[in-house]
Amino acid sequence: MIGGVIAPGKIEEYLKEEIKKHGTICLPLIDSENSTDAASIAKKVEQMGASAVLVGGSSAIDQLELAQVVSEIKNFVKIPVILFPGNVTGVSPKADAILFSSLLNSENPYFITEAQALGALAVKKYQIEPLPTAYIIIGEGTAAWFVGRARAIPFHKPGLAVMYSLAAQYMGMRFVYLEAGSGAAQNVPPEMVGAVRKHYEGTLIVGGGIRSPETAAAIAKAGADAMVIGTMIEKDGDWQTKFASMIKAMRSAR
Ligand code: 1GP
Repeated sequence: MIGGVIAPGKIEEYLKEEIKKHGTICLPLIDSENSTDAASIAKKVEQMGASAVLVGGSSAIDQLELAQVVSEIKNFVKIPVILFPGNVTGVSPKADAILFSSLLNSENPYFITEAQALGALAVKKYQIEPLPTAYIIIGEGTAAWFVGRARAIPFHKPGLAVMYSLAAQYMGMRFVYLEAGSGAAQNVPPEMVGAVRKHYEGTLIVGGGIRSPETAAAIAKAGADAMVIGTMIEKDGDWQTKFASMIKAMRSAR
């Protein structure tokens, strides 16, 4: 604590440095329940330039499996492992940090403050760095939207995303995550990212349905600091060439 203000921790400082260095960084998401070989995927994305690995998902409930996946990844990679919890079950020891998120546009207070209260002491006990994050769901029909009981912001209403993001900033949240949902048919539109960027001064994360280098470039150009790529790297087959071009595209866009 510095003069009553909670200072960013070392993972947050590291992410800021990465953003300074690369413009837009990639945070691949490994779903602890869907990935057959999490550690080797983590190693591959690290080699290709990912700045950190997110582990979690909106419907992940198996805590033993999550703990095992986190520790396997930790043994394999040097980049930080950041938890991306969908519930209190997403808090796990051995991770470096956690997107300590409030689902701001949920209709259920459980996802705005209650799960956070239930999980906070575990975060402290495990000494995981909390990254204060406003999680904002855009568009309907995904697991995150359904499980989180989100009153989703329509894709064509960037002004609503701006309102929530600015409110997040005024509430002291240093990260905003605009989420279209895993496997979303439509990604967060670059126009919405650009509108939020004009007002929100913290770290802007965008994810959900990003599957091509062109989309990654457009979202980066619009002002995203970080991009989450999940579904693409869970699939078997040759995702690596495409993933490498996505990182290249996001880095050269800004
Ligand atoms: C989901 O934003 C992430 O929470 C990643 O989405 O799986 O569609 O890449 P995808």
